[in-house]
Amino acid sequence: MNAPALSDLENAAFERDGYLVRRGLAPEALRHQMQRIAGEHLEQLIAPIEYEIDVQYPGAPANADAPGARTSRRLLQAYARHEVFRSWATSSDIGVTLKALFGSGQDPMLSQCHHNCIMTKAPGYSSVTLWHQDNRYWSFDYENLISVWMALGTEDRQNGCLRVIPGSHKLTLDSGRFDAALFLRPDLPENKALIGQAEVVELSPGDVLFFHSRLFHAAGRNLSDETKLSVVFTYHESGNHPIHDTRSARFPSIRL
Ligand SMILES: O=C(O)CCC(=O)C(=O)O
Repeated sequence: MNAPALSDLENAAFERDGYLVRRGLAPEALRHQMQRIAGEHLEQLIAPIEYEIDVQYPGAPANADAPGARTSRRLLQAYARHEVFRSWATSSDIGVTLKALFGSGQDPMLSQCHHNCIMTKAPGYSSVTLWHQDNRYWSFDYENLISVWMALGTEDRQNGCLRVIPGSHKLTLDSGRFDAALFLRPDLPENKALIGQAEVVELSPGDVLFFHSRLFHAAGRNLSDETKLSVVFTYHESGNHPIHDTRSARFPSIRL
């Protein structure tokens, strides 16, 4: 794997917007392998899995007896699932890109506690993800992590691709702007104005979205007739430690 180095322009765009798409970064052969393994694990419902009923987002099945209750939302622990995911997560292309984006010279570390999954968005029973920052439940010395979202297939409006608010990683909002689960309250005029600035992030297979852990993002339901699969890992710098005894410190991080 040998992607071109990140340009100054790309680096500046990430700093300004809080996200950056590197088109076609995932090698085709590796992507196909990941697609095949993810498909098998999904077919056989290999644990650990987070189901749509676990997230309880709008549109999710209400309880274990409701239609669609066994719909997977995330195949968890992707790093431990298969060598193909480890190989992608620790590839030099990701390492070099992250080092440039973090910009401190420290080694990037893969957190096994957050994301570390294959997002599975199924037609029929998928739910809506409201506007949030990933940092809301993460505990590190600094709110400065980067997630790497790789599209195994096409991601577009119809199958519930991500939407982001450019520059929102720099905002600090009052607590009253959020609901109890720390989603932006969609009823507030000031939140409506912010959400009005959103951009849709459409991805082709193999495209990779890098986004800051403070960036506000959301996603819709999958209205297509195929399951959408995305491989997602999160990284912190070696000098940014998870806080002891929190969810962020359950498993050791992997140094790139
Ligand atoms: O695909 C989605 O529904 C978005 C998931 C998401 O934003 C997250 O897990 O933080």
